[in-house]
Amino acid sequence: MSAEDGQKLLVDAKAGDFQAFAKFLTWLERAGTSEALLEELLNPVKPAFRLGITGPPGAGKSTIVGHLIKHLRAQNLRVGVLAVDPSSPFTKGAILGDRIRYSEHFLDGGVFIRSLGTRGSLGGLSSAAFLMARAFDVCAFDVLLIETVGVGQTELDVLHVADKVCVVLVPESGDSIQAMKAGLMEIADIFVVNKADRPGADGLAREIEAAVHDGEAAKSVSVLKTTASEDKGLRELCTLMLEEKNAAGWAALRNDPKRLREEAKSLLRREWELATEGRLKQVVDTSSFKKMFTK
Ligand SMILES: Nc1nc2c(ncn2[C@@H]2O[C@H](COP(=O)(O)OP(=O)(O)O)[C@@H](O)[C@H]2O)c(=O)[nH]1
Ligand SMILES: [Mg+2]
Repeated sequence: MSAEDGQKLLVDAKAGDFQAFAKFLTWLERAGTSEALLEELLNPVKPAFRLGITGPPGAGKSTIVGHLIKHLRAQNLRVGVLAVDPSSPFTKGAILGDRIRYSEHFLDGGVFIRSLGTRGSLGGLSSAAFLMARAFDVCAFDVLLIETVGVGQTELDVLHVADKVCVVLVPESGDSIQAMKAGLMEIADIFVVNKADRPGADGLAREIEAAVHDGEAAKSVSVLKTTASEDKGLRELCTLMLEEKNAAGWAALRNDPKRLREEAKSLLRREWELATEGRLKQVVDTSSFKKMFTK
């Protein structure tokens, strides 16, 4: 598909055609962009507010996203979701689970959900993630929820794509907030202690609050308890998120040099990946290369 075809898809997507939007995202993911398209993607008139939702597997992120969609739709906001699928085969079941849980929203014209591959087995956002997120900016979405798996030292990429980050933790994970403090404090704007129906939630929330107080972070961090499976606390989370959305400043922070550098890096990596992909196929096909593996 050519850049002109991509441009045509975007025109239809902007007119509200979700099928064209889905194809456009696939095109962004698999093919290239053009200078003109980049120019358009990089200069949205009214960008969608991006909330990154991250945390360990099983913490309840998808359940939270499902309810957030509902609360946002109740306010007539157009919602996009980018769910990052780790490439590990062990998580395929969980991905299917996510699809089912999200699925009640599939027929709603105000919600668009898309899974996204990761960069590799270590996780981390694929190089197309920034571009795909930007596609939501120019297609009249109000909010983009970005679900990514894993809190750890390697999985902090979401910080650079999202405008605000919500970190979901659960009492039983046994993760000491202390151990993860440095990375978490840096990325979290909102801490959600989910599974508040289980023992230990109050303690964990207190521990986080203490850590937030101790931190030298200039930003304010909220701590919220939720029971996502019963839709408890999620209206509050939604309200908190909309307060962040309505506050000034986040759109300008997209031009923060650190974020722009990450985005530029991602674009360059993508160009490199696309350019080397064809070459790689040739190399792998050579008989000497095959011999190395069949010895
Ligand atoms: N007890 C309890 N279970 C929950 C809660 N929220 C989610 N779950 C369950 O935890 C499991 C994992 O949830 P999921 O949303 O897929 O987590 P994710 O991997 O972080 O996206 C599912 O079986 C949910 O039903 C909660 O607040 N309390
Ligand atoms: Mg999930």
